[in-house]
Amino acid sequence: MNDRLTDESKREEEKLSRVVNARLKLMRRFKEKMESSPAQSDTRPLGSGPTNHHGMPQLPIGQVYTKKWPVLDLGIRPQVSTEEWTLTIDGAVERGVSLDWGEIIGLEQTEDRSDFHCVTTWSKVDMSWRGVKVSTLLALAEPKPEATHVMCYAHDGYTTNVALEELLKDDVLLVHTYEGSPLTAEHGGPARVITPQLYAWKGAKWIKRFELLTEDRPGFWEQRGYSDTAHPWRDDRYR
Ligand SMILES: Nc1nc2c(c(=O)[nH]1)N[C@H]1C(S)=C(S)[C@@H](COP(=O)(O)O)O[C@H]1N2
Ligand SMILES: [Mo]
Repeated sequence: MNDRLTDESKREEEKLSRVVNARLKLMRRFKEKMESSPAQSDTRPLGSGPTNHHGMPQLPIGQVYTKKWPVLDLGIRPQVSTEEWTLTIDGAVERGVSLDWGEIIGLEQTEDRSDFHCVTTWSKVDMSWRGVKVSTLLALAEPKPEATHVMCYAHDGYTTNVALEELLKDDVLLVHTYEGSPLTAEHGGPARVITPQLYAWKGAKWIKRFELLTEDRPGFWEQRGYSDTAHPWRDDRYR
């Protein structure tokens, strides 16, 4: 291996550990705050503001609005073209499938507006999406009756685990279009998952594979203390 490559991968590793350390620090701070002010650890949403299109108060506890759309990931941004793009669905399914870009675009397309809640406390609301329901994709592979969870794999090495019933919700989409334009690479283009009813880390950018599981298994952040279930309206951030 030449020196340049070694240096590069060392730099990538350092960048990754900076990202991970910063987020673990935030988790510790959150836990300390919860312990020192028990009222805030009430699991019900506190108070009620104006309602959004889900009929819910505008923002979950601990979240603040952002107008801009921040980019949050591990710092590794793979460039995936639509020509080389494929999505594999395997594991506890009746038949494993692999779909290319043309096949995805050929499926029924859905438009939706939904909110985006990052565990680092920013929320962006009323985002407009176009894509394919993840339930449509999973149905093609026919999940076995014993399948309970899904591990999502992305091109940057990221993984995240989601309960099957959460992925089957109507607003969980594989999106390729945001506000009428192709989803940019920094936000996970050509296609990513969105999970509007869960914290946004459950939506894998640069998705490449769904593996159906018969028991829950932690993904990248979940192995580091993040919640398996991740419900923003229950302040369900960390384990
Ligand atoms: N592949 C991949 N997907 C990912 C992440 C990542 O690091 N890699 N980060 C997650 C987190 S923590 C958030 S908040 C959202 C951020 O999406 P955005 O960068 O488009 O705002 O992507 C999620 N999906
Ligand atoms: Mo996040």
